[in-house]
Amino acid sequence: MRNLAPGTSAHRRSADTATNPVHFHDLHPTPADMRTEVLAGLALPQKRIAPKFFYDAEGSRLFDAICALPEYYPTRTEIGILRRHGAEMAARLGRDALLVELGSGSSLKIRVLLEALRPAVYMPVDISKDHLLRSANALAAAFPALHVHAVCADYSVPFALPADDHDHPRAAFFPGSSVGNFEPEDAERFLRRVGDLLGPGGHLLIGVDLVKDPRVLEAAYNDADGVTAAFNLNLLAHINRELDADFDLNTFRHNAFFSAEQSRIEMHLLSTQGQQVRVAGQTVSVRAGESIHTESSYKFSVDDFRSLARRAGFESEQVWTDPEALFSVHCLVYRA
Ligand code: AVJ
Repeated sequence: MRNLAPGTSAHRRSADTATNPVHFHDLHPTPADMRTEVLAGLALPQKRIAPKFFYDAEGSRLFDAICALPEYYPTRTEIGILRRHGAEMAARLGRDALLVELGSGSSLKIRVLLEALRPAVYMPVDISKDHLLRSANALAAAFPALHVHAVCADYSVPFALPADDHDHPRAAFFPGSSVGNFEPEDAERFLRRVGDLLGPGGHLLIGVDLVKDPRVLEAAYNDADGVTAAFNLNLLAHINRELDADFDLNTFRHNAFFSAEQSRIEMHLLSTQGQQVRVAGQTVSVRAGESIHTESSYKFSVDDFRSLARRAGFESEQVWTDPEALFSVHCLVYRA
């Protein structure tokens, strides 16, 4: 087998799963890494904090709330595409696969495909441990015949899949256009790593948000109820808790806009005042009006994404979009 970890340390069965136990592999995305990474980002001329740090328990909850917002078209549009074309997708991926989902969150989208796909093993990978366990347990209970191996890991850095005994065909599911969170060069590196996890012939089913009217894009990241603002600000609450920091959430404002030049939504937190913040024993100075860049969400044309995938060693087998061409789902195969 390719890229298999030699027996993960904390491999155990989680509680409360009498019928279909979830096998849990904790690769420990660590607070030490978080400290180094956050401090390095806050020392840059344009301060930044990586979007993976949104997803503490509250952040995962707020993200689910975003997905249900009327302005946030990606989730329901992608689910529509999966529903409409799931059978074709399944035919491409084949039965009895080892199906890895990167950033599985609540594992809701995969449910649309499971009946058609019938994988042998479902392996959700997520950074948010409790949320991952809850979702994996719920899924295992709903699909009693499915082998579920939950992996707590940060997929944005290299990791190995836990060992499995059988040589299943491999497939990965990466929905939601989370690939758009990477800078283009990082996206290419990331896709190549996914390819190497899958091996030649492995399939990647990936959701990619499309370029469109900036007003539609901007509304999706500036919802009327302020859920996205709360999601953005919660990043600071997460850092306060995890890194013993003292960000005052009342002195930062959510700011999201589309940059046509870079073809991306940018989310920032703007400081309304000059201030000094303590973070993990260090002092960080913030000027009035200065921003912390918290997320980029790149938007692609179908062809641009195909070229990116090709540079990463993937061939495009098929692409599906909704009638309004808001969102796309690509089926790619790794050629190495
Ligand atoms: C899950 C990363 C794709 O960029 O649209 C939603 C996250 N941020 N609203 C996105 C998000 C603000 C989302 N991704």
